Amino acid sequence: MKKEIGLLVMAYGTPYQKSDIEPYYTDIRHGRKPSDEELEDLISRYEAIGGLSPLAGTTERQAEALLEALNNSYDDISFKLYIGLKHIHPYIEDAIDKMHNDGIKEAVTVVLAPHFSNFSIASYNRRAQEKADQYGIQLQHVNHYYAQPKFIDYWTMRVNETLENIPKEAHDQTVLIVSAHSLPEKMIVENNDPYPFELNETAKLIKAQSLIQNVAVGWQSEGKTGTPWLGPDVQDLTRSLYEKNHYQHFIYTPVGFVAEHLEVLYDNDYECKVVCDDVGATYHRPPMPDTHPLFIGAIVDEISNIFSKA
Ligand code: FEC
Repeated sequence: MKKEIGLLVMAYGTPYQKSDIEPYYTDIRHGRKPSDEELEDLISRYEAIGGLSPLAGTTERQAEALLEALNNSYDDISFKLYIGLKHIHPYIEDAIDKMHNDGIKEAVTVVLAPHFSNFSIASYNRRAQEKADQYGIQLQHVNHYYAQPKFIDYWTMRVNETLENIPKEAHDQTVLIVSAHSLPEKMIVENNDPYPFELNETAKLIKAQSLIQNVAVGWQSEGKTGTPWLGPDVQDLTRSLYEKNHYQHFIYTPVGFVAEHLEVLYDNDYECKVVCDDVGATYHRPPMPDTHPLFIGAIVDEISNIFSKA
């Protein structure tokens, strides 16, 4: 008989319909309602990417792909999938309730974000752990996969593919911007948080393995809190790299995310492109991992550090 293990896939979540935008935004803001102006601003960004984000469907497909890959990798374990979201239903706690109702006693958790921070991945893990403890469900957490060889192979492949579409003689005038979601600087610095180190490592590994010559690390999508966030911001970075080196091609790899969603479709494809257009450089943004087997394989390999394959 195979052992049954819960697979809790956690992700950010996105509004399913327009009327979800306000409660979703309120949840992101820890219960503080956004002003009319803030809400209008967010609605207009969703409108700019087609009305809503494709993230909900992608999260489900990624979770299903991971389930299938895991069940194909183990002869002695049968994984059962649960999806738990941070800012909209089904919430992380709902997923744990379901596990309990199904009689699950042991589970592995993974967040659809590759870099660990006490303020992102750990906050998902804490919520899952707190609820699981109430039921006595044993959890083991995947904390990150920013350096997993298949994850780096995925981005290496995408960078090299993009370079193939740029004339060879322009490769030394091409720069790769590797980025993740910014976080308030104070929280990261005071807590000696590994998040910036992990993003830098991903960038170093992609540079070492791919054909790109020029690489810069940046941060994106920062909130408007009036306090400093991790920088440089990708838009400012684009402008300063252009002013300093006159790069003609900018390739953006927002490796801190794993799907096409608002922060990529708007903050990269619209905002960074505006800066590229303004300085007269060409904007490139290869596809996000989605359900690519290299990406799913990277998580399977990380999980094999917890459950060794038979
Ligand atoms: O496509 C979509 O509908 C949703 C995309 C989405 C992803 C995402 C990932 C991360 N966030 C992280 C941190 C913060 C912090 C704040 C914050 C605010 C927002 C807002 C929206 C939003 N985030 Fe997000 N994030 C996504 C969407 N995020 C919408 C609110 C409006 C705005 O500021 O743009 C600031 C909270 C505050 O005000 O107190 C901090 C981090 C990630 C990557 C890790 C992860 O996926 O969990 C970190 C996807």
